[in-house]
Amino acid sequence: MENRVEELQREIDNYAITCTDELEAFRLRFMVRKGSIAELFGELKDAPAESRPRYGQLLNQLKQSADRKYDSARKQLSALSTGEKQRHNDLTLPGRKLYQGSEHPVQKVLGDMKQIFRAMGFTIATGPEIELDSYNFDMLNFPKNHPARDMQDTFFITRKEGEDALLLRTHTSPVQIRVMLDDKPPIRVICPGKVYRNEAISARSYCVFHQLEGLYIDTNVSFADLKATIFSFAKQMFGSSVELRFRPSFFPFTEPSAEVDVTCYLCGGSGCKVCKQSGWLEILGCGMVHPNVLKNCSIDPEKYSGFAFGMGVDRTALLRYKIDDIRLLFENDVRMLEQFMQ
Ligand code: 2NL
Repeated sequence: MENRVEELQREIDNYAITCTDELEAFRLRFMVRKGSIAELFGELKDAPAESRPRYGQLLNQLKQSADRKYDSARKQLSALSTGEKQRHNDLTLPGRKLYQGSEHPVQKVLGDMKQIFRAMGFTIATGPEIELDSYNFDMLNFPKNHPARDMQDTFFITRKEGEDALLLRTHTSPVQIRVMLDDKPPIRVICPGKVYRNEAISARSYCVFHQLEGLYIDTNVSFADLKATIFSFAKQMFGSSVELRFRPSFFPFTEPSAEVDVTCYLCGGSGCKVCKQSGWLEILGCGMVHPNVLKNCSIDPEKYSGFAFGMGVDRTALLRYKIDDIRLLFENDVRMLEQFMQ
């Protein structure tokens, strides 16, 4: 009897209870009416009368030690959030799905644009979205009374008489101003980023959108360099079969200035709803950097010349992915964004 009690005691002490299944197995082994301890209690009546009290005491101690072990293990298991614990042990449960994000359509288009210019030797510069009035307008040769400076077109943050106002940049050109102030020519940068305009919101225009501008300054830079750069970019971006046309235009910061169209890459130039039957899509504005802009940045216009260009990114994303409302790009609705997984 004593040996079997000792044996059971050892078994109880060494019994590992690490989950609810093991806890239940312990209970069935030691604590139920047909368990090992109850079995020994049943044998008490056959023991010699003088040993019975001692055996009874030993068996009671054994039973108490099993009860204590059971209670403490049960408490521990329920304290360790039982759900978690079971999940670790039930290998048949389905795994937890990891949410996989996707690249925003605007960032996909911007990524392609950046890659094309990177391969041509342009580096990428970024700058603040809250800008000085002087960097956003004055340095770029905007006259004091230019309509773009109006409250109706620009989001001003602070505007006090006699002070340089703070505003939300209306184009990424101030980043290029910062580059010209900081670096000496040769300069070859692109500046991608968000810009802000105080406009009526509609399916076609929104108060925030994305722009990519480029700037190239060196000795002997000509309009031919500008054309070659834009040609190469457009054919890589929109397809090698597109044709280009340069139309004369005007910007305060370039002279001469041009707007560039490509043959509609949706209909091939034959005319469709998107190109309004014209066969052409406008892709960017460009020109030779105005000598006043170079002077404002302490670059000698007698020694250096350069070209610059600027293009909208969102419209290309809308065309490429056949999205019919620009606002969808800014709502962050996952049902829309999930469609751009790959
Ligand atoms: C457009 C036209 C353009 C530029 C941006 C630029 C910047 C500096 C100096 C001169 Cl610092 N020019 N940028 C030049 C021509 C056109 O953007 O239609 N953008 C959407």
